[in-house]
Amino acid sequence: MVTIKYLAAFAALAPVVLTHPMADAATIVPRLNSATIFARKGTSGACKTRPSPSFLADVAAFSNLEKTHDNSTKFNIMTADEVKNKILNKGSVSVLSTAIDAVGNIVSREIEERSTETEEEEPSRIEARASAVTINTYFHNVYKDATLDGGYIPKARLASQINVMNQIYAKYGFQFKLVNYYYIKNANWAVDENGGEYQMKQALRKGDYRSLNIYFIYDISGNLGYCYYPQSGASPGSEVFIYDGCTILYNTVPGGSYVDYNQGKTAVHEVGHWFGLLHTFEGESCSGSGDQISDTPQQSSPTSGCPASRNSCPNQAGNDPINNYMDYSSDSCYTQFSAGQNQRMVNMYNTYRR
Ligand SMILES: [Ca+2]
Ligand SMILES: [Zn+2]
Repeated sequence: MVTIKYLAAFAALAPVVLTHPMADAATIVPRLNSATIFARKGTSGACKTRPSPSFLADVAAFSNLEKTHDNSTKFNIMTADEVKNKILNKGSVSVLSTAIDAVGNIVSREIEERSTETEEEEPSRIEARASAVTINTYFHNVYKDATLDGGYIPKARLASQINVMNQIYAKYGFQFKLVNYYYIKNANWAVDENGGEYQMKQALRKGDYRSLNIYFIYDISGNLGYCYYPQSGASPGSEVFIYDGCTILYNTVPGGSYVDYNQGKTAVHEVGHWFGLLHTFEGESCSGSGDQISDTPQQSSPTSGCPASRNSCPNQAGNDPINNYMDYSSDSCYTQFSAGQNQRMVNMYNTYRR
């Protein structure tokens, strides 16, 4: 029954994939295409950005598999190869139905395998799989002038930033190795709205698609940051590959001057996007699929600041996940990813970036 829903949802979205296999790359070309940019605002401004239809189709595939398996927050146990196979097989309708059949079989088989396990074993199994993941990371500080007010970040603060990322992501199975960091004085690139993003990244991007590049710059038109979701077609030198990475406001690093947003958690939020996570208020509605994570409550608008509690969808279960890194709360409010988000990060990383 759920499989039928999955099939219908996927069939409706399939033409995007079928008619233009490189749709993701095409939609990325105008850098300001809102379909591929994600912003976390420091104020209560509405999110002006949305994921591309093709990325949502990918997310839907992950999401429906989880819900096919179980409506609770239990982990869906798929191997990376199974997930990858599912994604690669979506190219045509005939193959698609085969893939869905295969997915159904996979889920059934996994349920049988899991029937001998205790529930307590599942999280550790996920963590064990993810714990080996160390992500080569490159920091680029692009500043206007070498002062604290000109976008320059002292070395000690860059070190604090990578430490915050590692402390927070450790329990979700990811670590970041700061391979190198670079200081670039460029007043043009330091201001995002000047439009130099692609040129900057062509010049600066390091590593492969598994590597994380973070550009700490002077100004992002009032936003704290943005990042790119993982996707296929990211061959080295391609536009998808060049654009990949996170751009973050320089004074959000630990010790920075941005009050309420200077514990380095903007980077944690943006890297969540890099792993494939949507905002918890995605869709900004009390109905619909939201962030397509089953254990984050439905949320119709972003949180601002750090309220004691908030409930934007009173008729849906649960209060807003104000402590979730993928909301818009202030840094002190951020304390967690959900188990479902953790699963999604692992699955998407294994599918696109492994
Ligand atoms: Ca949710
Ligand atoms: Zn965001």
